[in-house]
Amino acid sequence: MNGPTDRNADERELAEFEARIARGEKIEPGDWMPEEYRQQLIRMISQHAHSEIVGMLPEGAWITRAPNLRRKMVLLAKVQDEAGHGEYLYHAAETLGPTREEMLDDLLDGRAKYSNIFNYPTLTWADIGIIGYFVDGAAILNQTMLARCSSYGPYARANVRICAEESFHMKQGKEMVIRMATGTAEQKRLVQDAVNRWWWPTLMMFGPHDQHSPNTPQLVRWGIKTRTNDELRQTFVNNLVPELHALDLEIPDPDLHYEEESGNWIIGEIDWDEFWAVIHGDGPCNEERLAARRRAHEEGRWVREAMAAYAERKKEPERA
Ligand code: FAQ
Repeated sequence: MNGPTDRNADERELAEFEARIARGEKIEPGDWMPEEYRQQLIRMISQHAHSEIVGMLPEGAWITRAPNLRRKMVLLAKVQDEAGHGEYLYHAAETLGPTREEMLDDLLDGRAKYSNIFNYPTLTWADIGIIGYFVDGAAILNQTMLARCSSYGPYARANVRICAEESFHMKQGKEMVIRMATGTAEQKRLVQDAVNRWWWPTLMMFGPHDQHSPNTPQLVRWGIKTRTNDELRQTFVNNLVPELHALDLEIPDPDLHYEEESGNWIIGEIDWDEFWAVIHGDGPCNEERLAARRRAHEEGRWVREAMAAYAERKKEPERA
């Protein structure tokens, strides 16, 4: 049981920890941190890592079907970058205690969450453009905040590199959408259909409304995130709506309107029942995505075992 002296020491450490965050200092591995801070970071960084790894699947399915060599090379590079992002993020999470194996078990056993957006199917080539434009665009907005401001050093630094790469992902997607929207009637039809299917799930990526977001207050208090889910979603909508209008693409929201006083584009209500169902495992592709990750994990087992055996061998003294 903690006595009054222990409690005073804990309070002093917490006050010093919060003062460091207020001064804009980064918290580094090994520094004192409250247990809730550590748990919040493990939750958020591991979910982010899983999202990158599962996020390779919807686009990966189109590598063999890219319409030309340039597009195939770009898509290959993008999907490979996403694997790299998963790597940096699992490393960042490992600095807080959990092992890679434990985090992957949580994902493969269905205990961990990953972004809602990767549970939707990629039905046409236009979806690949829209993923780059919308999904990477949403991810960049969120992760630029994390790169600039997140109080945990390894996570902030991982996001610096991730954002640099994702800005290339976003630009290639936007270029594809512009070309298709200004191309043949069939291309325009395909890209409009992709906008219709991806608009709402992309807006859900920012998470529930602030009043239904249990984690935001603690994350904001400790400088892990500095803008709320609704604030980021609004910025995203304000940026995107004029661009889609300029391309003569329709937005599938009859309630969308411009509000003079705030300067915001106001959206209609998001289907939160769909959001909660998808993040709790009941979306269109959840089963397929986890089955693909489990298969990849099994198929990679011999590589992991061979690497572990090689590392053991290297520890043995040189044979004469
Ligand atoms: N999907 O209290 P909040 C990418 C959960 S990377 C699934 O508001 P928080 C790159 C949330 O976990 C995309 N679950 O949570 C790429 C919580 O449940 P829990 C991923 C969601 O943490 C592009 C519950 O709802 N990015 O796209 C989602 O304050 C293209 C209550 O929510 C990151 O992970 C969701 N969308 O805010 C790859 C960035 N939203 O854990 C391939 C870092 C909420 O208590 C191709 N993460 N939930 O059981 C964050 O910024 C935050 O964690 C949020 C959620 C904003 C995702």
